[in-house]
Amino acid sequence: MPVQNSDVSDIFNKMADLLEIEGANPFRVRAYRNASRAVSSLPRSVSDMLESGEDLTDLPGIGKDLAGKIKEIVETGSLALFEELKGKTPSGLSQLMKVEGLGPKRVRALNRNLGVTSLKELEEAARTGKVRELDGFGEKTEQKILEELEAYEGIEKRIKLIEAEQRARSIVEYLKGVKGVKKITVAGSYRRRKETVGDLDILVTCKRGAQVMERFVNYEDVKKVVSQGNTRATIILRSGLHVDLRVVPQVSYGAALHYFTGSKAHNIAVRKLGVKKNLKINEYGVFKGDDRIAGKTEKEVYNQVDLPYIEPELRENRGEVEAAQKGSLPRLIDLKDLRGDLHAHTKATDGHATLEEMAESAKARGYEYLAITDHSRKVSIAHGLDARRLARQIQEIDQLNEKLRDIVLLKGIEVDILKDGTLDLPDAVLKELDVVVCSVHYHRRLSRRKMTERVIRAMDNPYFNIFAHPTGRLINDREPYQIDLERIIEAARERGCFLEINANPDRLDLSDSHCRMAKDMGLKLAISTDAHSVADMDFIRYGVDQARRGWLEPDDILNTRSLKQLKKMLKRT
Ligand code: DGT
Ligand code: CA
Ligand code: CA
Ligand code: ZN
Repeated sequence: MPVQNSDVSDIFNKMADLLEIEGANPFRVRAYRNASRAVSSLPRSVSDMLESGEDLTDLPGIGKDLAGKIKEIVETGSLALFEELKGKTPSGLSQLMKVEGLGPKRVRALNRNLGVTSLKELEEAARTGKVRELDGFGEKTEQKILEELEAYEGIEKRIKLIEAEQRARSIVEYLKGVKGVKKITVAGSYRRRKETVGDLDILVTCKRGAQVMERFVNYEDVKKVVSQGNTRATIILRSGLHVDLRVVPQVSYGAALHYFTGSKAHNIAVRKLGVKKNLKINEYGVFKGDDRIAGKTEKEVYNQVDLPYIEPELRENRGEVEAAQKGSLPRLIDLKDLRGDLHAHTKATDGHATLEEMAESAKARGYEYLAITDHSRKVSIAHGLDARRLARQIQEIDQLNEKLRDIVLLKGIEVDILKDGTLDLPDAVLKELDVVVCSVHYHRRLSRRKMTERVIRAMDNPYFNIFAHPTGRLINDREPYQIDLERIIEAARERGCFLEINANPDRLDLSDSHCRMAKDMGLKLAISTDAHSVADMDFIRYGVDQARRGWLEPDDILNTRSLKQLKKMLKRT
């Protein structure tokens, strides 16, 4: 399906919202709103108009600039400027916009005057009576906001990938009970391994479609059945999560999987290649005239437009189609490329397992090494290590390593980066370690410039190896602190330091686009779990997923190295 007018007007409208939140020139904001309205009320589709060579600047309110933007949206499915602006706006602010009664003006006021950046902070501000004090709000509005927030809870919220997995697993298990079901696949953003998922898109091949549907809508966790047909249905779970189900015939499986895996922008790009070859590509197959010439597998679909198979994690229309055409797709990092984990805690601080238990678990995973990196003294709630206790742990690890077979524990620390950029433990003890992981846990509210300089100053310490969870965000719970990652990446590369992809599914810090930025700038990254228990070491696969979304290859990852190579790379002096 080509880009619809509603897609274009939607992007323009959101663009206006973001500009307004940012406090941009009102004329500019209004231009986007007008354009949005103009496009949505057109009797014909802008895609068609462009295709037949019409000049969009003939339309009221559409100048050269906006016409160019419409063209970009039609051709690529998105607008680079919009994506950039979205990236710059704290994600919480766009969420605030979804609360009934909060427009961009009010969101801006809340943000400017009360520092509100998330729903949680809005609730807090409303509860404590701060919202009513603002110009143009008042007590009534404050009450209304609290009511809306209550109603809003659970709806329209993107869930973390790990939660999506748990919910998907039970539904898939449940659907397997239907006779004749062949394949069940969860497609959509879930299959692309996005860090958060809006809804689940489940694809089933089965002869008896109606039976699958019947079972689906009777799932025990259903709050509401939104729609039910013979080949498609949508339900809402009690948690508020939407689940779409499609039943497709075997011959269409690959085409349907491709379609419902998305992303939409990727699909549009692939479909456009089809158009050039006079092929129609949709969820039922690839068609030449009325003949289906492909569709059983995804590979067939790609091959019809002269592309090799493209991994789901890359399908965001961020250059993957062009790379596929040039034969320069990355060979994505895989779980089995990893030879160890470089961030883990034990009972010595806030972990739950002993050194020995952690070592055994690492060995069972086929790792060559595991770095033990407990907290430093500053993190007193976790009973962080001071120099004396760390020295003792170093000794214990040395002794344990003598006994251990096929696994080596690396002596490390997760040392706090203090407010002034010094490290929380003296060089004399850091010098004794194999790996020094550094992180920010306190004084998170510094300005962007101060925070960036603080971390760079820390990297000047010759024992600094890996910058852990570089933005400090918690997905859906805590905004990242302000930091200029481009400068950090550059500084790390110059000094022989590394950044971490923290694989904890609540963090996934770095983001996919920052992973890619690091790669493009030539910096290698560690994928680490930050495990606080033996079980947490399983988180590694979320880190791998994130790395794959960032186009990373084995060579881009520090812990694909052998122990010997790794040690060499960790020696800065
Ligand atoms: P989400 O659910 O927001 O995390 O993201 P997705 O990518 O799972 O999006 P969703 O659930 O709306 O749709 C699933 C896939 O179906 C999407 O990735 C691509 C495909 N799709 C949905 N609507 C359209 C459309 O209008 N055009 C095209 N080409 N594909 C679509
Ligand atoms: Ca989805
Ligand atoms: Ca969906
Ligand atoms: Zn940690």
